[in-house]
Amino acid sequence: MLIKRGNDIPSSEITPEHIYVHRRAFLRAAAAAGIAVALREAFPESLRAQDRWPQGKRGPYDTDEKPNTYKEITTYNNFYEFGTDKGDPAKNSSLFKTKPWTVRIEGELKRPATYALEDLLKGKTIEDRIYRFRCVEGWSMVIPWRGFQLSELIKQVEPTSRAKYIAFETVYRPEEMMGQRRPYLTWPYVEGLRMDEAMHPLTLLVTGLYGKDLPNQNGAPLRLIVPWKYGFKGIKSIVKIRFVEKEPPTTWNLATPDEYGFYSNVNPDVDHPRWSQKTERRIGEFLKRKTLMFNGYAEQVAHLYAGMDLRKYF
Ligand SMILES: Nc1nc2c(c(=O)[nH]1)N[C@H]1C(S)=C(S)[C@@H](COP(=O)(O)O)O[C@H]1N2
Ligand SMILES: [Mo]
Repeated sequence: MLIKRGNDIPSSEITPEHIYVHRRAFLRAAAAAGIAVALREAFPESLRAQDRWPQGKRGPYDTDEKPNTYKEITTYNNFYEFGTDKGDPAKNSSLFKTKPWTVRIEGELKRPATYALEDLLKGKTIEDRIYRFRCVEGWSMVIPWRGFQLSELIKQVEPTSRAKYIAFETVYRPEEMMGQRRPYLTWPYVEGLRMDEAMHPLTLLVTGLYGKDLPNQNGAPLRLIVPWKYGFKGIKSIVKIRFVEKEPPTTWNLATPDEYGFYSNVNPDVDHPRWSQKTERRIGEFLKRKTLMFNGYAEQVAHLYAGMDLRKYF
């Protein structure tokens, strides 16, 4: 190694004291600016929204449990249209176009129509609600959704007395959704609810999370959330809503009927054929929690199933 001795240093390399001080201040300022840029990149607006999120229960439908982080909610997803790994939807959905967006409402109702999403949202009471979310695979999260009660839309479009169920359909766009080019499931993804479940005040059509528009991987621009049911009932990127007389087909039931029923109510006493449903792992936690009947919403929804054999109607 070459060691420069004091008298070897050319004068051009010796920094006069006053310039040195200025340079130090400049470097400090540059470093501060650099950190600000780096922070903005590492913590985009959406993450700062999480920091501003007021803690605790605010409305009557909120859980007081601590929400999962924005990052957890948006990087650990199930959205098979974009691949089957939990990280795939965040990676593969960036080119998915959600503007413009229309929703067709048809079947047993007075005025079937196709709505631009903006028109569908007009006049709706948009709320933020912190719900527990339980995936059928045995993990759970707490998610601050933004949306409106599905009941508001149903009342507006006036279904006929023959409408006993409501069916939902995800967009079919294999050119943008690489998963739809593979037979993971039958496409498009479809789901359904009984009319009283759809009318329940807990049932939401969701447009956002953490107070911001839904990211593509979470089902932009419009998805369903039924907090007392397993996560797969929460169909994403909805383009069609149909009022029907008979129980509609549902994607996971079509795929594996003995594993996934129509109702899919969270129930620790009814095991999945391949695993127990008694416990769940909250994403971000190590120890498992006990799964609660109807995902903790029994007081609000148990009456919907009074007299039903929940082993048969799982
Ligand atoms: N269209 C569509 N909707 C879907 C799915 C899907 O693969 N495609 N996965 C479901 C499953 S299994 C779960 S657990 C939730 C996941 O929602 P999240 O990624 O916002 O947590 O979306 C549900 N909705
Ligand atoms: Mo799921």
